[in-house]
Amino acid sequence: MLHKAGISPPFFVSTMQFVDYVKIHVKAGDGGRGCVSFRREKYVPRGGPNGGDGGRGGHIIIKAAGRLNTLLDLRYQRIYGAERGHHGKGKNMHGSNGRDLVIPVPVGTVVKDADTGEIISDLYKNGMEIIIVNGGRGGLGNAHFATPVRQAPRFAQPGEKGQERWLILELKLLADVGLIGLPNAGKSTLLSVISSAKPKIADYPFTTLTPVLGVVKLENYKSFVVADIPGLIEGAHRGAGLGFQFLRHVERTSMLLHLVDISDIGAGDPVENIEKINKELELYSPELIEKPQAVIGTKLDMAIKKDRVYGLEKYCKVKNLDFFPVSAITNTGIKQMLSYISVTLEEIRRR
Ligand SMILES: Nc1nc2c(ncn2[C@@H]2O[C@H](COP(=O)(O)OP(=O)(O)OP(=O)(O)O)[C@@H](O)[C@H]2O)c(=O)[nH]1
Ligand SMILES: [Mg+2]
Repeated sequence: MLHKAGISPPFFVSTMQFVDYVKIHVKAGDGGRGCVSFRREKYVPRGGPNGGDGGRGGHIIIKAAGRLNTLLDLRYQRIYGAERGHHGKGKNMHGSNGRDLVIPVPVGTVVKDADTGEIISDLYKNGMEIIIVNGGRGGLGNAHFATPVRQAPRFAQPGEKGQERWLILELKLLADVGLIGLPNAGKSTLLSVISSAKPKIADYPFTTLTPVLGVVKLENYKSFVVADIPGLIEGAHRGAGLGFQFLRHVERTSMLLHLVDISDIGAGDPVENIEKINKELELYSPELIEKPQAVIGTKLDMAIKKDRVYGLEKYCKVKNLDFFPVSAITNTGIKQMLSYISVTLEEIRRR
């Protein structure tokens, strides 16, 4: 799942407006100073050195937190500093470490070095974390420096400086819903009527070459993100067609809409078409096939005979799949489909 440094997936190239971006400065805590001190006890002249070590400075940690959706919070605070380590004390007492500072970011945030552009980390899973700058080590107290010939060292180490750097955080917007289906099923057309995205639409297969994201806004001010991905074909899990390289983006979605042409002139049997694609998903990743999936019969306006609709309807019932026949041209069924998606997404988020 991890992106290799420097390779940005085509998924996001055409959707730059969806990238959330922020530049921040992080500085880990400096280490505490080592202490210079000597034992002083009654009746013990010339006690040895007993200066304790300084504590380590606090690290700064960036952590993926599922509850966040954007990098907005980081826009308001751009400079981060972790606590310094405490200084060592006499009687061999260590200074305590500085507290680590955790910066929560949304899942899917990519952390880059602002100076080199190098990808440091891709926090693609909830709970993933990385120490982005290390706190400075505490200095050694003078107790460490006693030798037979230098029994009273009057010096100790200073603490190390904490690391600091400028970072760029980038969040590629994750789609909530993935549109899958054979080429020409009507995926891009559907996206164009439910969102303001303007994907290319044509009556030949493989019109869509890279995924396109669209934000669907509902009347109740809710919204979700839909990804239209290139058509899948048999052998996709082995790399046939275009869809394969995008399957891993489908992996990040919460649910799938499986589009199948139910018009009288649609190619192939709808049930066979559905099973073909699901077989590919399963071969690609068993997790993918476990994702909530609904079947969307497309081009209902051209389904006059309905024979291809009934068979599919029956199949969905048996398989316990939710089924919505729709037309993107006449808008039939679109509203019901959208409220179904909205409710389902909320259920999934609550889980
Ligand atoms: N009559 C009718 N035609 C539709 C409908 N939806 C899509 N079409 C047509 O079906 C053809 C294919 O539509 P696309 O949206 O490009 O299909 P796609 O699934 O994105 O195809 P690929 O990108 O090639 O995988 C186009 O000619 C559309 O006009 C519909 O609801 N009714
Ligand atoms: Mg398309």
